[in-house]
Amino acid sequence: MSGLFITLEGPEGAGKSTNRDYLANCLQARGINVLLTREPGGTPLAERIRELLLAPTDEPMAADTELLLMFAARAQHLETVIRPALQRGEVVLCDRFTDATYAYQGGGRGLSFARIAILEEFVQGALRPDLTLVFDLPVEVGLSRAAARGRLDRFEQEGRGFFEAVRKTYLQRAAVAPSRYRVIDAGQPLAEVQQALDQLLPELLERCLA
Ligand code: Z5A
Repeated sequence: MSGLFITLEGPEGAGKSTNRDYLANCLQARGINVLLTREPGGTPLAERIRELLLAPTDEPMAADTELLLMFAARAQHLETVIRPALQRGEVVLCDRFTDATYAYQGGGRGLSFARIAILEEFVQGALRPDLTLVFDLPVEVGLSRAAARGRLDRFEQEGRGFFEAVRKTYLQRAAVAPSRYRVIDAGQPLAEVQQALDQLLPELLERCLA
């Protein structure tokens, strides 16, 4: 595959979507073809699975059901959107991917990382992101940003301990594979977060144009 696969990760309210759009504008202004997408979702069918995953329900969703739905949506997204874009040589900027599964279903729900790894291999084969930007911030800051938006989805209704475990898992994953991850302090004002992204741009451009 000749494209570049970049994922944006981080806990609740970290600014992934805002900064994904900022990065896309920076790259497009330099003539690079960028595809913006997100998980769970990114295709009509996967967006329907997203609705199932995010809607609060009276019947509690089993952790395994949640895990399998995440990978079902991902299989559809990979097959119909991500792999074709990479084959066309595009830069794919994806708001969350499998690191979120390790963080939320692994760290947050307590499912074993080994089981997640089996599904990762089954659904993705050898495909992994080329680069993952982790937008890190204190849990209370992210939760207050999310609360300011109003109605909370099924994940946002979780307690603080859940989100602390999510954050810890992201940071642990970034620490063991520093060549793939860049951790960005997302608790700063937006202008400063975007200055940090500007500093990453030369490396990104080099990789996009390689
Ligand atoms: N999930 C999962 O469990 N397993 C998986 O495998 C996957 C996902 C793929 C949906 O994801 C849920 O799915 C997610 C994890 C789970 N649930 N949670 N929690 P999502 O990405 O769609 O949902 P999200 O994390 O809730 O997105 P978000 O809260 O919209 O966060 P964001 O995209 O990182 O932030 P934003 O929309 O760019 O910014 C949020 C607000 O903060 C907005 O008003 C901005 O203007 C503001 N903002 C952003 N940056 C700043 C700074 N630096 N300062 C001040 N204000 C800022």
